[in-house]
Amino acid sequence: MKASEYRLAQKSYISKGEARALALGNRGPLRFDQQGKLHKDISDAYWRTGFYVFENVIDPAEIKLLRSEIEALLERAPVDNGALEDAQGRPAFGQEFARPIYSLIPPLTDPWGGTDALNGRHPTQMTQPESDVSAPKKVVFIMSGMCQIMDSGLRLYGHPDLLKIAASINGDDFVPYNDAIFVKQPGVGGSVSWHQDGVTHWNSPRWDQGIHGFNFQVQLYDTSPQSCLWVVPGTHKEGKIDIKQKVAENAGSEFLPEAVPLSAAAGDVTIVNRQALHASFANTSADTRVSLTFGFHRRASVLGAQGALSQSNDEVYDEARIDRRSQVVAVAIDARQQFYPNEVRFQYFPMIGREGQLAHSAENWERVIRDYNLHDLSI
Ligand SMILES: O=C(O)CCC(=O)C(=O)O
Repeated sequence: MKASEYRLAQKSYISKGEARALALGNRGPLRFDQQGKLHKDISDAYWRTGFYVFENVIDPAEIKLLRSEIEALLERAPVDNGALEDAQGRPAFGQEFARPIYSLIPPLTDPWGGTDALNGRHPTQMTQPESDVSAPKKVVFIMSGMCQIMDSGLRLYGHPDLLKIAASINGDDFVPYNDAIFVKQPGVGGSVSWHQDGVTHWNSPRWDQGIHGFNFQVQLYDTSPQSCLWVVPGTHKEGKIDIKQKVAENAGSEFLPEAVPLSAAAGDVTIVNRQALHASFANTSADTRVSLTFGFHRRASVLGAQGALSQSNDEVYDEARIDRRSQVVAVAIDARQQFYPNEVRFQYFPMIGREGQLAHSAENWERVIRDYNLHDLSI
């Protein structure tokens, strides 16, 4: 299918989806109560729908810094997965890190749908419209390791308002999960097929609507329904969904009738429950989306759990492992404090009293931040 045909096919789906999204009552400015927890109206709306759009959370000056580091990273991307050079023949960025920074795909494709990748959690494939003949053979789809590849990314990870949201939803002893920067460049960005993120706890006797945590997305550009993430409201409460059947019941179409776009502007921050059914379509629009995506869990969900997704099945997340990965949050908080000294620093309960040991320094960068994503806590 041509990109222009795909855009046309999406048209009425998008306008209906936008209307449904506006009626949900789950977007607006960030508000906390007197205890510093998310305002009840917001947490109620989050638990009712499975997601929330916080408007204007990140200051424009910070967005500018984040964008400029992202642009530099995109310029230094290898021409393909594993290639040593960027498009200008220079050494590609980030080859010294243990895990590859960049994941590239052919334009407008769906790399995971219908494959076994990531525990097979994307069972159906999205439409892959034809890209323009002038498009590059491969485009950046994801960049990994936000806290080690961009100073502004490390500082964002220590943002007090975001960490207060994490503490409100997952408890003061919340633990980090992983991060991924989703890049959807105009006319070439790929799709992410319908899926629920969580993979380990569906049959747990303790299963509930929050057991697989949630993901933030910090939006660096204004998004549109063509470029943004879509969510089916309320699905975080339904348990494991038979996605194949759902798509089949929709005549095989990926335009699921109840889904809504998570449209957001630059500086907005979205949260999506990791059990909510969500996807994003091939970006045939003229809009850029860069979503800095990072998640948090309840400690009880992670402690004693076995590795999944990016992590090996043999790994068991014990106290030491959780502490190791959580130190990244502490260093990020200090990196932020050093850069924004007038901001009120977030008090991360599991690290209270260890702030000195976990200051942002060259030594701690090597010890805690370098290759921190080898220790992600994926469930
Ligand atoms: O942002 C996207 O397009 C996909 C994000 C996603 O699927 C996820 O965070 O699990």
